Amino acid sequence: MSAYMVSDPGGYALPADHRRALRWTLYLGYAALTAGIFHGLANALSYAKVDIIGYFPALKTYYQGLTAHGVANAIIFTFSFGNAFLPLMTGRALGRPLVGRLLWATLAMMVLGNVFVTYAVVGNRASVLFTSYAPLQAHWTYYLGLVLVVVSTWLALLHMLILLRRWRADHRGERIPLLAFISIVSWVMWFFASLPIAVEFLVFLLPWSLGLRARVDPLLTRTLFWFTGHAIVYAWLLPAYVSWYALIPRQVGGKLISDQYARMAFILFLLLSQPTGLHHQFTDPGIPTGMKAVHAVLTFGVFLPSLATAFSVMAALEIGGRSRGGRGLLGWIRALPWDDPSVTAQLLAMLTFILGGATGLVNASWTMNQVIHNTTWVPGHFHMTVGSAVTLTFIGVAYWLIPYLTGRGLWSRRLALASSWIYTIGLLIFARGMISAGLAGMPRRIFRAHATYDNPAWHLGGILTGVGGSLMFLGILLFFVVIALTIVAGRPGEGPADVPVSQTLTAPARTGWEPALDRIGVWVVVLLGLIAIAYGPFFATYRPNFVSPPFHGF
Ligand code: HAS
Ligand code: CU
Repeated sequence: MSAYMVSDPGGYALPADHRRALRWTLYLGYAALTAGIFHGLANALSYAKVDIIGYFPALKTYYQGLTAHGVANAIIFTFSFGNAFLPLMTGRALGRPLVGRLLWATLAMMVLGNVFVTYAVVGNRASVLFTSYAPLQAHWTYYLGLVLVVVSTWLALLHMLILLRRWRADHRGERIPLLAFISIVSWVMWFFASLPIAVEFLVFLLPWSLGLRARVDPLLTRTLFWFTGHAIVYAWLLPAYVSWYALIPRQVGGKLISDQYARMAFILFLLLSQPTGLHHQFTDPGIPTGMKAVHAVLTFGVFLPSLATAFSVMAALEIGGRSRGGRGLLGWIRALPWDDPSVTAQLLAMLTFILGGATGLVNASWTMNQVIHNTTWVPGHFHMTVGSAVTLTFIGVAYWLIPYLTGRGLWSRRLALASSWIYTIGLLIFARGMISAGLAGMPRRIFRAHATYDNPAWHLGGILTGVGGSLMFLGILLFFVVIALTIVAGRPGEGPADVPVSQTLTAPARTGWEPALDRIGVWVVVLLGLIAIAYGPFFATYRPNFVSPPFHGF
């Protein structure tokens, strides 16, 4: 079987200063993950009618806690990881030294953003939930802080583009190594996706929170939010896919079946992540039905690159399992290295994501969306996507990346394995609870422990949510213990020497149509065309009604 190295620049030296910057960017993310799960626990238990919120010293309301949970776990954790992981993967794949100043600038921008956001949320000045819906108004520091977090992602992209330009200067006519290509495309997608929310915050919400604007238009700001807000979920997912496509095959002893197929999946994400945002607004009045239908169809389109990923990753795993002696139709699954915590966390991420994807298709189906919208079904769905595919993958990557960056061996493989299993079992129980109670109409975003209304049909689902959420909490706490002890007490000199970069079965073609896949600029033009079709009519015809004064949820 011929094999082609996705990238092998022949050893990759990472200076101590760069390691430090990358480490702290990641620590910020993993600290946000751990901080955020405390209110996750309170929220899950509230669905089981157990109120522990009184035990949280700084917490004044349920919505303050829910905002903290969403912002810390879905935004700070995910973007910190991407900001460290993607530039490192790009540098490694291109065999180029990273730019120390940009690493530190990215981190500084994240830290600054965090200081503002933490000030706003911990001080109960921003109980607007992670969707930042107007007319709920936050303190200006909340919007400014999130803008700075977004700017940090732009810096990380700039970093990768500089590395690419330098590499291209002495590799004229060569194909971009796959690992670099998919890392860069991930953040190019996010760059364009982040522009509408930048407009929403800088033009509307920030001036409004500073008193420079009296009123806002809730529908306009919601639409700008979801213009970014659907694509943001792929900004969380794609770094995980980078690991599944380009690292996991190597970690299980397999190979990626097709280079061009992987590139096509990422290009489809670049093109289709954005023109689909209205599937979060099927029930919003004031948006033409025809536009919603266009977005519904395109949402089925953006489902495809994930299906393609399932096929591709499964094939790579099968090659790995068979090369490790697995036989028969399914015997290769058992032969996978389940004793490797990094692999196991990511295999569990993939398995739960099958359910996350299936529930996404229900959400996207307009008529079914009427049944589940604003019920606990939706958090059931997104904990099986961002809460599993993404979180467990970033956990699995930590199990080799933190040892790689610190040079210290993983503190306890057994505890690391236990963490992922406990988390996954908890997640499945939790999601079963949320999904079933959601089908019976249990609303999301309610403090059920104190709600004055109830329905016996929510009883079992509520209890399962509380039990599963508690196990998830325990799983992440164990992860935190493993990583913290790896950093301070892992055996020096036992970290891996290199990033586990995979091979593909065939080399990328140098002639024919395939090299056109690497022309990211051309794909961006196609993206802008699709956006014009999907959002043009709305923004061209919508007349804003600046009617709403601020409301404060605190
Ligand atoms: Fe979603 C709502 C539709 C994916 C996150 N979604 C949300 C919200 C969040 C979220 C946070 O159409 C709530 C936002 C809010 O607060 O209101 N979603 C979809 C669709 C997909 C999808 C069609 N969502 C995601 C991902 C997320 C995420 C990914 C985070 C990372 N979602 C919706 C819709 C709504 C929504 C509506 C609005 C609902 C409403 O009414 O409010 C698709 O992209 C999913 C595609 C996934 C697949 C699965 C592929 C499986 C793979 C694993 C393979 C397994 C292997 C295992 C290889 C097709 C790749 C082998 C292992 C062995 C051991 C053998
Ligand atoms: Cu969406």
